[in-house]
Amino acid sequence: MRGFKYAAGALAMLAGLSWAHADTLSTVKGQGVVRCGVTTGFAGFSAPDDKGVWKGLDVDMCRAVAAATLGDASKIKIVPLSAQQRFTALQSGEIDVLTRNTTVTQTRDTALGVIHAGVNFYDGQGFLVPKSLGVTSAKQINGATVCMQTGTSNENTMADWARANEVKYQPVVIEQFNEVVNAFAAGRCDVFTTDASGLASIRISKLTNPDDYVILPEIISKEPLGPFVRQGDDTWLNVVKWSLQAMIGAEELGLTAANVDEHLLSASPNIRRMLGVTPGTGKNMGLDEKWAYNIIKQVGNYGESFERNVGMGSSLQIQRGLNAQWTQGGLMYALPM
Ligand SMILES: N[C@@H](CCC(=O)N[C@@H](CS)C(=O)NCC(=O)O)C(=O)O
Repeated sequence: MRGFKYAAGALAMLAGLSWAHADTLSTVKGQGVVRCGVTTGFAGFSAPDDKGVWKGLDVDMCRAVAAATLGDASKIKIVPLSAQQRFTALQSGEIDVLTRNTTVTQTRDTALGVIHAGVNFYDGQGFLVPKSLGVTSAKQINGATVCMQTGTSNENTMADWARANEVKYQPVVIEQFNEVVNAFAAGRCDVFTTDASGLASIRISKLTNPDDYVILPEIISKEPLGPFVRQGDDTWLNVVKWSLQAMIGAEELGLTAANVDEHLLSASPNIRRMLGVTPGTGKNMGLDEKWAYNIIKQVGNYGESFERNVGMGSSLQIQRGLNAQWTQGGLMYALPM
């Protein structure tokens, strides 16, 4: 399965597909919209609200890129993708950026013709079980059937962990997200394994009685999730990378959607550079000098996006944890601008 996926990626590159879009920034400016690959609907990260408007931490990443490149965070085209479809969509040029809870791995960054542009959520793989199963630790799931989605890093991580811990399990691997969730809800598997954020989202937004389910304490891997672009397009890589850095840096500097206008008068050299009052950062990337200002004004800083989409202000209620600023014991450390 793994070999097939990578062979398919190599084939797409051989066909010249990944080189056909070497200047994505010009493409985006020409089409007037940023096309973002997201999930098919995974609350907190990328899912339509009751009015059909796509919301989430990953949608905000997409909106930030649109604000930076086009001056308008609403100029996005959402392309829902299963885990299996996502890299082909990026390689072939169907999307401009993949903003879809995708784990950064060495293989993905090298062999697939794609490359990550940062980390917007530090996660780890975990387990969701019905309370009726009566287990309190992952070590007790010996003999269980385990649901997971095709084309995710979760398949291999599960296999590695089970081997190392001498746990036997029966995998139930399904491509479509809704189908795998339905299989779990219907009891066709005992355990659901994916990123812990995914489990929190499934529990709250997909299961009829969330209180009947529990996330086990073990986190069995590192899942640094972030946006990806095609290899060989450094200008665009920089745009996406620094759009994320601007959100993280804005939080560090205390800039919010509500107060950013006041800060245009700031004497701080860092703030003046970030907001384009001192010109340079925009020109360096082929963008308007207000690129970061537009992100902060229209999307907000990283902490604002985190809180409203997945944090304590959301139904998911995920703690900042590793995603706190480095000054607060987390890993969010904005690169100097
Ligand atoms: N981070 C892992 C897993 C990401 C993933 O695709 N998770 C599933 C299960 S929560 C998902 O988001 N599915 C949503 C969909 O296919 O629409 C990876 O990059 O492989």
